[in-house]
Amino acid sequence: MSAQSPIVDSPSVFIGFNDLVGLLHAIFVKHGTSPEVASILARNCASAERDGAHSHGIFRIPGYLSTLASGWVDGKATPVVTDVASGFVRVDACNGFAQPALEAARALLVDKARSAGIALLAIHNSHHFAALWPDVEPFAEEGLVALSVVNSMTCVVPHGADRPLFGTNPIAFAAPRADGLPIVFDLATSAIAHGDVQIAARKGERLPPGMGVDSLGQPTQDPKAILEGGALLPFGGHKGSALSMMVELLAAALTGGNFSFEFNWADHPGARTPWTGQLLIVIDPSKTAGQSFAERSQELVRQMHAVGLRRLPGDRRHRTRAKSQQQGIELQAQDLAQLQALLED
Ligand code: NDP
Ligand code: PYC
Repeated sequence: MSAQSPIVDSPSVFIGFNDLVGLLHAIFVKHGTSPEVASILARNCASAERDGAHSHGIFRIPGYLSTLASGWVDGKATPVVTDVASGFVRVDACNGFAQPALEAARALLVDKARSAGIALLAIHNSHHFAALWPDVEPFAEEGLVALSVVNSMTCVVPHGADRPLFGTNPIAFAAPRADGLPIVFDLATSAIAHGDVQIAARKGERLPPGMGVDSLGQPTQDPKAILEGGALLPFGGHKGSALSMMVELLAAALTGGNFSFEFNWADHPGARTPWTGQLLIVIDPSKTAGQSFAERSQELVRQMHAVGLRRLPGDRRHRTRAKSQQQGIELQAQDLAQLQALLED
């Protein structure tokens, strides 16, 4: 399975969530992670595929494996958690993946959020190659509000500049609501995620206008021109650019991680995972005065529906999840065969 190979149509096959997790777990272990890290990454990646978050589902496996093979990331790292202050937890991911670092600090973070009302988790020396919503949604499922930011690799031109500096720097937010799944959004601060540009290039599709520039800084709708020496633009001009700058500050400067422009993977051919940092803020809304937060957020949803809103952020993903739970996760037969081949010697 290669990240560069063109996407060809092949028949659909359906696989259960646990079967996909099991397959991905075996692949990660075979390619150099510990079983503990494999469990976390396999669940994360299978969840993305299940929810139709294709830019961060099984499409990412070749990138994970080439990175592990390059020696750029430590797939067996054991994160080191430090209890810094009443509302502050720090984790050194020890050049491992960010998700095991979050898992290692999770219980302490939740304890602090519940006692102080708010707590912050600063992860550094970490690699995040996934969608960000899986990091926040579980907090909302247990009644907490969570916000996370992570920076990535230089490929976005700040608004008004002429060369790339920022990463694609997503922001994810999750909040509980009384009568439904949590309210969740997760968005790159670039006009399009780098993963979606790669997918468009593999499919031979053009992008909408305003997503990126070519190697000469000229606007282009050709994903290959963006990937081969070009760059992305922030979403919403100066506004997305300011948010991207904020992500660099919170995810890198505040955590002790690298800015998106500070690491150099040139000596690790095949490395794809950004070596940066991640910040999470978790709030316990039970401290809210008056009506419960979940009832207030439900009221907001009711009012949004009343003015004609049919789709909330997260709705598409949750609908796809429900469909996957009913019929199995839909994969292309060719993609499943390529995953299975990764287990062969
Ligand atoms: P999208 O633009 O597809 O979606 C962004 C958010 O908007 C989602 O919550 C989505 O909900 C919602 N949304 C989309 N369309 C609508 C609509 N018409 N009405 C209401 N809500 C809508 O995501 P991005 O391309 O910006 O990001 C894709 C993924 O890439 C994210 O998961 C992000 O975390 C990941 N990423 C990871 C990076 C990393 O360094 N690890 C870097 C950059 C991106 P829904 O999910 O239901 O469609
Ligand atoms: O899709 O922009 C992206 C991305 C960067 C790192 C992981 N995903």
